[in-house]
This record gives sequence, C-alpha cells and structure tokens, in this order.
Amino acid sequence: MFVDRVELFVKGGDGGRGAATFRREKYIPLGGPDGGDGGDGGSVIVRADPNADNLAGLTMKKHWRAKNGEAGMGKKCAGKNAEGIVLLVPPGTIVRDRDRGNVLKDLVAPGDEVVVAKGGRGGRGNAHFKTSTNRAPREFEPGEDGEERWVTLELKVIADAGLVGFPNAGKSTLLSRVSRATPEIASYPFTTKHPNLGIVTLGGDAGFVIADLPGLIEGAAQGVGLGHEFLRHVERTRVLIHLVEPFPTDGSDPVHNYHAIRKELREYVVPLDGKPEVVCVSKAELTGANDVRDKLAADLGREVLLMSAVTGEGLQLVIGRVSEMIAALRRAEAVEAARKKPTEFPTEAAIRTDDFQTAPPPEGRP
Ligand SMILES: Nc1nc2c(ncn2[C@@H]2O[C@H](COP(=O)(O)OP(=O)(O)OP(=O)(O)O)[C@@H](O)[C@H]2O)c(=O)[nH]1
Ligand SMILES: [Mg+2]
Repeated sequence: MFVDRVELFVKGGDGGRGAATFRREKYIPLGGPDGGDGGDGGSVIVRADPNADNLAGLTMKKHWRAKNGEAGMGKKCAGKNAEGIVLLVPPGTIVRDRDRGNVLKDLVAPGDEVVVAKGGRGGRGNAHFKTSTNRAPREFEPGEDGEERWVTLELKVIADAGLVGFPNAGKSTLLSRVSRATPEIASYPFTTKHPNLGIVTLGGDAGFVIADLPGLIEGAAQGVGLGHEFLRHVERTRVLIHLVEPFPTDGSDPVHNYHAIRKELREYVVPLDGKPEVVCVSKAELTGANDVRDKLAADLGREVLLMSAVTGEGLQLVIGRVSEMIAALRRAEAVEAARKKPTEFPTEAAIRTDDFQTAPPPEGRP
C-alpha cells in the first residue's frame, strides 16, 4: 500500500508535578522543604528516514501521545523525564499544522526532524520556594501541559528527474531499464498508481534519482482522473523526461498528445512547465517511430530523442542529456547557495533524542 497523506493527533506528555515534602529525620525535628522537581513530559517528533518510502506505517494509529514526566519526590529527588516518540517518514514529507494550515517543516534530507508536540516542563518542588520569611513553604508547581495538535503529513517525492507522459508510453519500462527499481509494467493504461523511485548510477558519484509517475491525461490539472495527485509529485523534480508514445492505442496524434500534457503541466496550481525538459519518443524499434520523432521535432523546433526501452537503443543518449541538465542545475544551485550564505540558528537544543522510543518504519516496501 502506498500512502502519501496522513492526518495525526499528537500530544506531548505533561510535566510531572513538583513535590511538597519536608525533611523528616531523627533528631532533626524541623527539617526544611525537600520536595523534588517533576520530570519533563516526552515530545513527539517527526523525522525523515531514508528507509521509509511512504506513509503507510502511520495509517494504523491516528493518536500519538508521549508519556508524562514523573512527579517529584521527597529528599529532593526529581521525577524522571519521559521518553519521547519519534515517527519516521520518508524524506520529502511536509509537516503542517492541520488547523492553521502553516508548514511546520519540510523534511527534505534524511535526518531532518521537527518537534510537533513538545512535552510539558516538570513543575518545581517546594524546595525552590524557601525564603527567609517562609522557611516551610507548601507551594509546588504542577507540571506544564504537553502541547497537542492535529498535524497533516504530505509526501511529495523529491527526485532529480520525473517521467511524465500519457499512460502506457513506457515510463515504468524505462525506469526498470536504467535503475534497479521494479515497477509494475503492463500493456494497459494507468498501471502505475503512485510514484516509483529509482537511482541511476553513472561513473563516479554522478548518479541521480528518477521518479516514474502515473500517466497524465487531459484535464489532469482540473482534477480529472487522479490528476492532482499525480501532478503533485511532479512539483519537486528538477528535470522532466517527457516520454511520447508513438502509436497510441486510441489512434490519437502523438504531437497533439505532447501538447496536451504540456497544457496540464502549465495549468497546474504551481505551473510546472518551466522545468527543463528532455523530450523523447518511446518504442523506437517499432516501424514508423522515427517518423513520429521527426514530426514532433519539426513541430517543436527543438531536439526530440528516440529511444527503445526494449532494445536499449537511444537509452544512453537520454540518460546523458538528463544527467547534463541535472549537473548544470546542481552547479547553479551551488553558486546560489554560496551567494546566500546561510544563517545558522541553533536547532531544538533542549530536546534530548538519545532515549526516544521509535515508531515502526512504514511497511509495504515494493
Ligand atoms: N515495443 C515496445 N514496447 C514497449 C517499450 N517500452 C514499453 N513498452 C510496452 O508498453 C506497455 C506500457 O509500458 P509501461 O512501462 O507500463 O508504460 P507506462 O508509461 O508506465 O504506463 P502507465 O503506468 O499506465 O502510465 C507495456 O506493454 C510495455 O511492455 C518499448 O521500448 N518498445
Ligand atoms: Mg507505469
């Protein structure tokens, strides 16, 4: 099961209450206040983990409550801080406050995390309230309440290149040829229902991540079919590989189909047609595919590649073009990043992550 959106209730544990006790010892009849502090409640944290590939692991349980801190005790003994909860999600998950709608954090890189519900601080015991005029205070603080809220987690895959095109164009077949991914492939449209990621390894460290996306159809930008769901995943790809089926089974014109997809990309909530694009006609070994390529190239006035995922013809060139574009974009991004010089802020310094209990990773790897 592939799940890319979940809604969860999260609550940090309450802080433990401080104690109001007095020292009681033989021969010390009037011992002073010795109430210890309460422990802090546990926090709920969402963390990006490279081993999680979708949000399916978070569908079984909607409410996540971290434990409360222990109450303080006599003899100035502090209550224990409670363990937190860490929810593991795939990189590319956007965490939002459901009711306010604001983004709490976009968990882009593995290890990125956000505290979604902070545990309450433990209350102080009466040992803190002793003054020169009140040597036997009975005051203590209750622990603070833990934060609580509803959050939505939404996964938008992050890939260097995204495969777009009509259903049945051969997108999944291409992915399976250039990476170790094993997407479902079939001779009918809409075989792919969710994005599949694959890693293309080239010499050295020049690899990139490619996403096979569900086929697009006319009207997708307005929500026809599962349009919005599909286009959402195109949002965070850097480069598009637009695969054009040379012989659509419905007899439609490949050139028209190319423009139809471009229109959907353009009309999506965030226009997606500005991304660099490699245009490629698929199924090259079929007679006449070459003519379709020439016709499309003439219509667009730009390079159109021709490739067969079955024979492997033209595959190298497609991968080469895509990787050149990605390399150029990465260089430009590096220059931009150096120019901006990031300002460093301390991260959630007070959060101890060493003794957190960990939620099970999402199930259902393909
Ligand atoms: N002859 C030929 N057939 C191909 C080639 N690539 C893919 N096919 C066939 O085209 C059909 C569709 O392939 P898929 O890879 O499932 O197409 P898709 O674009 O992922 O389709 P959706 O997931 O439905 O959008 C399958 O029957 C493939 O075997 C090719 O290079 N040559
Ligand atoms: Mg497919």
